[in-house]
Amino acid sequence: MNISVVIPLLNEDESLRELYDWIVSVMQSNSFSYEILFIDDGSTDNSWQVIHELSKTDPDVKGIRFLKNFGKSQALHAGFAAAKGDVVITMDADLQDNPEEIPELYHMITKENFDLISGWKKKRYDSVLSKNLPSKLFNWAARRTSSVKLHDFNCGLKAYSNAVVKHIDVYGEMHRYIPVLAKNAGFTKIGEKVVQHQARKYGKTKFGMNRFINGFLDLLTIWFISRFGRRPMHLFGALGVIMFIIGFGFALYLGLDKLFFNPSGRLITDRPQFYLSLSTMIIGSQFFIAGFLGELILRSKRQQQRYFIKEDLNLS
Ligand SMILES: Nc1nc2c(ncn2[C@@H]2O[C@H](COP(=O)(O)OP(=O)(O)OP(=O)(O)O)[C@@H](O)[C@H]2O)c(=O)[nH]1
Ligand SMILES: [Mg+2]
Repeated sequence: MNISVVIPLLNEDESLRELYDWIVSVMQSNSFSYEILFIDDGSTDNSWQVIHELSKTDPDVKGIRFLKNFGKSQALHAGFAAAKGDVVITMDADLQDNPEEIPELYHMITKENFDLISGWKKKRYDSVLSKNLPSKLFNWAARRTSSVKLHDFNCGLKAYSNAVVKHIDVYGEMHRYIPVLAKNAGFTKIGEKVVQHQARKYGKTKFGMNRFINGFLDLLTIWFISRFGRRPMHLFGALGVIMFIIGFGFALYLGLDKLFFNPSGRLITDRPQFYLSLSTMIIGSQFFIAGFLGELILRSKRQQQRYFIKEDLNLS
């Protein structure tokens, strides 16, 4: 199979049929073999009924329905696990991403041997204040902290070679940083393609301003994981040692001063250095313990169920 199109969605019933027709016409005119995987993430509208009807007439339409809303990253995770195509393409369900981009993306992965191509909505049809500006800031921060130089991390339209999606672990809200995850996993040939972007036609936006706050926190997590994920003791141990030495230095100074230089002076507990010494030594030991716990957790197998599937179509 050439292509798996993975489409995570939440309450997009008005768009699905049109999107399906559009994708099919692109696939047929390029004679690709393909599958379209819809992941319905607990929609409360008719999305699943639409997917169900499409799957009855077309065995290339596959569907996964979550028991409740688990988030876009989990939906992508499920889609990636099921995808069989040599090239996996993700796109939004709201008709904002253009299926006409698929052939070019496919060729960039197969012919030019890219591991991952990320779409770049160079010309956006969103409001400047609520989207464009925060998104510019966000992308700038993402470029600075990760070493992946993309203009548009958030674009839903991306193409991957199959090996990439089987090797990365998308969770939390990490769907914004899949290129960073891929790079950390060793897939370094990451490219970018300017893609068409349309204004939203039906329905309404699912992410508010909090996407930028959550996104920033996730960015910190990714930065931490990519540097110290496999060796937490190197970070926490170093911090612990530094803090402990500072604290111990103050304690030593107080002790020597009291014993030899100023025995009749103020009580040790009356001096500010005492509290500095106490707190830095305690915090230093805490860092140490955090480092040990991190190492312990790393060694125990991380196996977590992250989403629960209610039903699927044409998959098994
Ligand atoms: N699986 C899943 N998909 C979601 C969720 N929230 C949004 N989506 C899908 O993710 C895609 C992008 O969401 P949008 O709300 O369109 O975000 P956006 O394109 O940045 O915002 P607009 O420009 O207002 O459309 C759409 O296909 C949504 O259906 C979710 O919680 N789970
Ligand atoms: Mg959208």
